[in-house]
Amino acid sequence: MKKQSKWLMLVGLAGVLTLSACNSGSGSADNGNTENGSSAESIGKQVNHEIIGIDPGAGIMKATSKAIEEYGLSDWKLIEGSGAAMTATLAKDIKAKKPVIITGWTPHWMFSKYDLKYLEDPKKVYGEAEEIHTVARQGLKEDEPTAYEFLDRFEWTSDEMGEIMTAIEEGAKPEDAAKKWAEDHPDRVNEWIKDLKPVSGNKLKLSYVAWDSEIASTNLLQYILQEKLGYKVTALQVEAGPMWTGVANGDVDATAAAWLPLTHADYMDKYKDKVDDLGANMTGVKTGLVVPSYVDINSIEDLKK
Ligand code: PBE
Repeated sequence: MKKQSKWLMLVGLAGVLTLSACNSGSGSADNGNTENGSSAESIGKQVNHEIIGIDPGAGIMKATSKAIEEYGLSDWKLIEGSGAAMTATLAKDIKAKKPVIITGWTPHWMFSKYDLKYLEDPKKVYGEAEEIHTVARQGLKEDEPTAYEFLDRFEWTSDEMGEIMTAIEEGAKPEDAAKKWAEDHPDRVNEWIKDLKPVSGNKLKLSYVAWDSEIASTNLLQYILQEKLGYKVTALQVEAGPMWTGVANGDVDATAAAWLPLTHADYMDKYKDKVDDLGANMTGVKTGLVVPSYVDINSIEDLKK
């Protein structure tokens, strides 16, 4: 008993000392940088000024570098990795109840698995009203009208994609999850393939990046093209740059992973005269900086503190 209360006193004293040290620090060194008055460490210190990114070719990486510039976050670093490495870090930090900041996007299974929030982006660095487009090589329309018409019709919702993503996250193989979704939603599949004339074994190449959203969509397209329309499909998993280059130079027939108008604006600007944009296969998608809901900030501007 006695020992414990002594300890409490010491801890209390340390708290007071830390608090006063903080206060004197902010009074002298900060010029105009308002302190929020709490004794807690800034979010920057808590996460080592690191934003957990994904593969360097992703549009969200470019947008995040821009956010670092536009919001004046010069002491922050954007960590390169992959979608899988990012979700692994997220899982680990959530388990330890630690703060973490990631580059995130919707649709993604992480929003149904965890309680997460987007940081507000008052400068709109991550854009507004983003869509996922299907983009084909020039000439596909004439060469493979069946595949072209199907790809052109293909449009679905984030909830539908979420069903495949969640099944994969829970351990299903991507091709099995896609097959099951197609079997469970014959009406949807039939809308997309109605009256199309199947081919017999024509080859078709799709490109995509190993982002969870694109793994889901590409596996579904591959399944339908193969099982319902008679194609032999190769789905090339590449980086974002080669994904676009392949379609632009005709090595690849199509990709369903073009995030526009902002996320892949650079690629689109570069290749717009060489590709055939079939329009949105999903609307209302989003990218940004994401934190677990227990992290006590709401806006990208709060990262400055
Ligand atoms: N993403 C998912 C991609 C597009 C799809 C948001 C990570 C990107 O940033 O390029």
